[in-house]
Amino acid sequence: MSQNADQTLEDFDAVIIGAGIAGLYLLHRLRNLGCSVCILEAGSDVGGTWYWNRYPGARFDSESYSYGYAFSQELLDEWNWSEHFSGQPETLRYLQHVAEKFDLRRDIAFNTRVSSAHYDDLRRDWVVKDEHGGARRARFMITAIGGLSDPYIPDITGYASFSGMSWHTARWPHEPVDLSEKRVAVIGAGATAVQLITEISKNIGHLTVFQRTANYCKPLRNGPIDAETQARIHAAYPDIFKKCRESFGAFMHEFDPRSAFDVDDEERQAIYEKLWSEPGFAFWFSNFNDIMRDRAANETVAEFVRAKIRERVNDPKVAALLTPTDHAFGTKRVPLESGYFEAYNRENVVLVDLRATPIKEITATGITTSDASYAFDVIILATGFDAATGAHNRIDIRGENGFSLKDKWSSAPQTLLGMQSVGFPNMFIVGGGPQNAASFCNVPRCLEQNVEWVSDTIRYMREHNLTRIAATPEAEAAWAEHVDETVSETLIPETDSWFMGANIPGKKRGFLLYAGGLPTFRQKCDEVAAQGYVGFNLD
Ligand code: NA7
Repeated sequence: MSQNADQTLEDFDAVIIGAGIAGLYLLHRLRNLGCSVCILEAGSDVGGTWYWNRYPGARFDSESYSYGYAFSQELLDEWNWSEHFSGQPETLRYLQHVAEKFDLRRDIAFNTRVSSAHYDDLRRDWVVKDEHGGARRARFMITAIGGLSDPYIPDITGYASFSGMSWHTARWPHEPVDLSEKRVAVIGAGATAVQLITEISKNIGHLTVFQRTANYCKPLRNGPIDAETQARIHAAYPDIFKKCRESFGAFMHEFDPRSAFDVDDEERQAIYEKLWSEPGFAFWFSNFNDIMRDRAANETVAEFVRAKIRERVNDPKVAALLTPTDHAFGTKRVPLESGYFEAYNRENVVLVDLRATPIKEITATGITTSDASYAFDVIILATGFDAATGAHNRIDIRGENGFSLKDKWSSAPQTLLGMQSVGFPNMFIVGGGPQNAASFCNVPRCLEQNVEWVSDTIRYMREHNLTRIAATPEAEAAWAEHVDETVSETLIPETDSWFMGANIPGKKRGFLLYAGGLPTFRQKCDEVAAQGYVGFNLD
């Protein structure tokens, strides 16, 4: 676009990309500061993760009442979650309700996928363009695009030739899908597949699951919330949010300060049984504090879970395939389930071990492995996401001197506090990028921290008449060192997972999250702000 044409662009204080949990709250906060703001959203409605991931069985793994926004007492008072772990349709309705309540839609452009965002060195602002040719200018460009929003479609020979229906779980059709007489394949066995398989296996013609790696799944223990419990939850909101604020992963669970070996075998087993009977992530995040650091401690938990799996699957051969032995418990995301293993006891559900018999190709009629051909009407890819960097890389983001974010991150996905990256002044990342606590967290609680920090920073800049904020290389390098320290003492780097960027062929392996926990992350961010944004150049 010519300079002339650029000058006629609609001008905002901030352009936000993404109308999910982070984007909606950010719009609300920035509006309250008196900023002119717009959100550009690729989907046709608000919701982000909960708009796109509408596959059967999609639901929270966080307690519903620890997941909603905490910023509005009125919103807390008027919203009643119907289940302890709410399903996707209810969560989407909640976010739609938030958009209505705070009149957010008038500043959101839907069906508007951003194609590029370029920093203008002279004007100290960003020009953000969308796929329809629309363009806007803004002092601040903020990505709120999620860390798990770029679906990974594996490069399997012949996929395009399949003549049946096929989609990734994050692109599940909006219209109802009837699988009751269909021959269905699911590729993948991660957290998404576990929820999906459990649900669709209840009413399906025939299901074949193609699994590469078995996972340590833990019962979710969901249930409806009765009126009495509802009243208790409403009264307990201050305590719930305090607990989340102070706990490592912003859940209502906190690690046991003891080592797994501070107790004898009998007591340890009893503790595991108790944690196993509790809902949600208690078994992971209220467990002994050395299970994520000490191989032997971890093995006691891993063996406990393996025994539980064996108890539930009728065929010992299938049970063996569903029992993880190649990685430590918790070094991959622990899927929470509600009858997953029993799905494999059904006559019409078959498990294929891709380690023994890899997929050779997809044909017009189905999937061929190294030892058999299977015919399908539907192939569902539950193959995960290009985490943290994938969604950013899809946008041509260029900072100072035309410097490309994709190029920078292909060698080192570095940031300062997970919220800005050197070379990209006036750009903020809320939640979805690398090295941010928000991806290893009860997500909304960490997003809330991100949104509040970024909006406070913008307020500070406006109050001090500052027009440019840019992370310094020294501070970014120090943050990388700190992020590495937080993970190097854990078992996480030993396992190939999306945490390590190791699920995408060709992606540079490296820790993409922040393992210091929300309280430390918050403290570090607050210290930076309190010291006049040390580590950033402001002018
Ligand atoms: P995940 O956890 O990345 O799981 C993806 C699954 O897909 C996993 O079982 C992979 O096996 C499998 N996969 C990936 N590529 C292939 C190929 N080429 N062939 C066969 N199988 C493959 O993604 P989810 O969507 O389940 O969960 C993502 C997050 O969403 C989750 O952590 C929650 O936070 C919510 P692998 O394990 O790599 O052997």
